[in-house]
Amino acid sequence: MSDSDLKPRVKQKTRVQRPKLYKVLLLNDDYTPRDFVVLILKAEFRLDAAQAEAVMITAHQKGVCVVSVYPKDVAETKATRAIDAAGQLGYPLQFTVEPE
Ligand code: TYC
Repeated sequence: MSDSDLKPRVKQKTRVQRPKLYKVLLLNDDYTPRDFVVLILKAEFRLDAAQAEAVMITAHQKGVCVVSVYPKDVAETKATRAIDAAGQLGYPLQFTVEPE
C-alpha cells in the first residue's frame, strides 16, 4: 500500500460562502393608489395576493414594511424596476434597499 492510499488524518474544513442578503423596504406615501402598490408587489416581487395586501397595509399604517430579502444585485434591480414602473404613471412610490 502506498502513502497516497492512506486517509488524511486532518479533515479539511469546508467553508460555504453565503451571499449577504439585503432587505427591500416599501415606503408609504399619500398619493400612490393602494391597488397599484399591491399590483407592483405581485408583479415585481412575486408576492401572492394575501402577502401583497398585508405588506401594502403595513407600509400604509406604519410608514414602511419589509417586502423581501435578496442578494444585493437582485434587491437593487427589483427596487429600481418597481420605482420606474410607478414613476411612469406619475406615482411617487419609493423602495429602498439596506443590508439585512
Ligand atoms: N397611502 C397610500 C394611499 O392612501 C397607499 C400606499 C400604501 C402607498 C403603501 C404606498 O407603500 C405604500 N393611497
